[in-house]
Amino acid sequence: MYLNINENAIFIADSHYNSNRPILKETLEEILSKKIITDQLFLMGDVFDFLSDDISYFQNKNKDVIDLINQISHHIEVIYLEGNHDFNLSNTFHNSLVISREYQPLICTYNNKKIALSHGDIFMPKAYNIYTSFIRSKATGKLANILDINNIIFKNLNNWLLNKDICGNIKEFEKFAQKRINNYSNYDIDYIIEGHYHQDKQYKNYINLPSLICNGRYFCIKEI
Ligand SMILES: [Mn+2]
Repeated sequence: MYLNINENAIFIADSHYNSNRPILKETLEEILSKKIITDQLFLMGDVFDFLSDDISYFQNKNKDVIDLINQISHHIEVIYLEGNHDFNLSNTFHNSLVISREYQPLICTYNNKKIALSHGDIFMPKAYNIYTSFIRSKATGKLANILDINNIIFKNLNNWLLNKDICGNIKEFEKFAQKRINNYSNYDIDYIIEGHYHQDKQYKNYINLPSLICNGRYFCIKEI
């Protein structure tokens, strides 16, 4: 009934892949060549700096890494939780289990414990929900594709993302984590695992994942 997390599962979060940040590609190559041994890979969102089924500019730009993930998904189980930079991906990753924001948190089991997984941008203020539904709508993507003559829109978006500083510490992490925990009070769970905030920290049963870029590592379920 619930998806079970395997003993050797690894979690890659917030690698914000682009031409300035190649570490995702290197890590995936190590998984494919079995230098990193795992039979279950969780991609926790914002794995790409931008990617969507509908935007061909970023499909072309990221083709190598998309192919790598699809190759890996023929050998091991790949679960892709969409983030706020990478969404509408079920056609791109046709052999992975793609979980969109509306189906997060994904409740899994691990050693008789229940674990809630999400990218981390759920339980947000109303304005964010409106904004995120707008950018994720298929119609917006299609319209942007039509308006993007000579890729002017997406080249600018790409340049802005390339130079964006994505790493920072949340000052009062414990307070922040307690708020995140409170959001899950209706769920019968033992642990919460989220990405999005790039903190690589735990408070009580709340784990905020390392960002592959900011913290230079991925997370292994054994760390629980
Ligand atoms: Mn995010």
